[in-house]
Amino acid sequence: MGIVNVTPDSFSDGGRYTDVDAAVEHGMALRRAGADIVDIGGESTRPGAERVDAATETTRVVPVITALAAAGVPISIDTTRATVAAAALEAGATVINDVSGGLADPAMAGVARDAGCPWVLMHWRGHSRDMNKLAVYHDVVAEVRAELLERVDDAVGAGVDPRQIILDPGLGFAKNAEHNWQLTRRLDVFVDLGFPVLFAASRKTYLGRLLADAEGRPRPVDEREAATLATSVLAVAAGAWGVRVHDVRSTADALAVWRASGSPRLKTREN
Ligand code: PMM
Repeated sequence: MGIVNVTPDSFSDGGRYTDVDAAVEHGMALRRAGADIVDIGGESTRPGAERVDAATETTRVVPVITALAAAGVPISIDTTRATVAAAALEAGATVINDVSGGLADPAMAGVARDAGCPWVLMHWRGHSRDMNKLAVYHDVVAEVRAELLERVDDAVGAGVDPRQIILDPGLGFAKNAEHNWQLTRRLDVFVDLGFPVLFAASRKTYLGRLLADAEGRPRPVDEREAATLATSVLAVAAGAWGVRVHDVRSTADALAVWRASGSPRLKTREN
């Protein structure tokens, strides 16, 4: 899954693709580079981000989706709002990527049910402005698993077919670096739930911190690609269905090497 953020303020590509033509060209380039799906978002979810209104979000994404869908590019809509998801599906998107797992907007389940499309339920505890305060866990793997299963129950209770559901542990969303590493280490717990799992570590802050220089300055966002590739290979080897990344070409190359090597799926269980 390749990322196009049509936003002025996303942490990695914010401001680069606010112009429709630039966003469409970037989506086309990601598809040529091997993306199976291009994920279009019109609202930044970086920690601390302020919200935009639904009309602004819709206006940002719909023209980009219309053009890419007309060119045959499979599109997911990265939104927590039912109205934006519905407009995006109408414009040609075929997957809903909801970082709130249906929690932010109770109407989302109905949109997903009626469309019958894949719906990514990501683990989430609150909007970006407040989410760092919510990064408190006794056992992050068990709690994220349990909270994701509640999201699944709500979705199925609203009439969504379980076969529509994709799960995502939500790295960086109400999680600190150690939480992200624990979730990475135990991705098998999520794979074992039997739903496709999406893993989205691309260029995130915890990778920047891991690669900090001698003065403790985090590695800049656009110099985290090799670390991102390592996370993608680990995730796919652990059974992930997909990885959501900014640089599709390098990810496709790394996964081609993994496949050609015939490496078995990793067992990430500790025992
Ligand atoms: N992260 C971001 C945005 N959308 N969607 C899913 N399913 N999982 C994620 O972890 C996720 C997401 C924030 O990162 P970005 O600014 O690179 O889009």
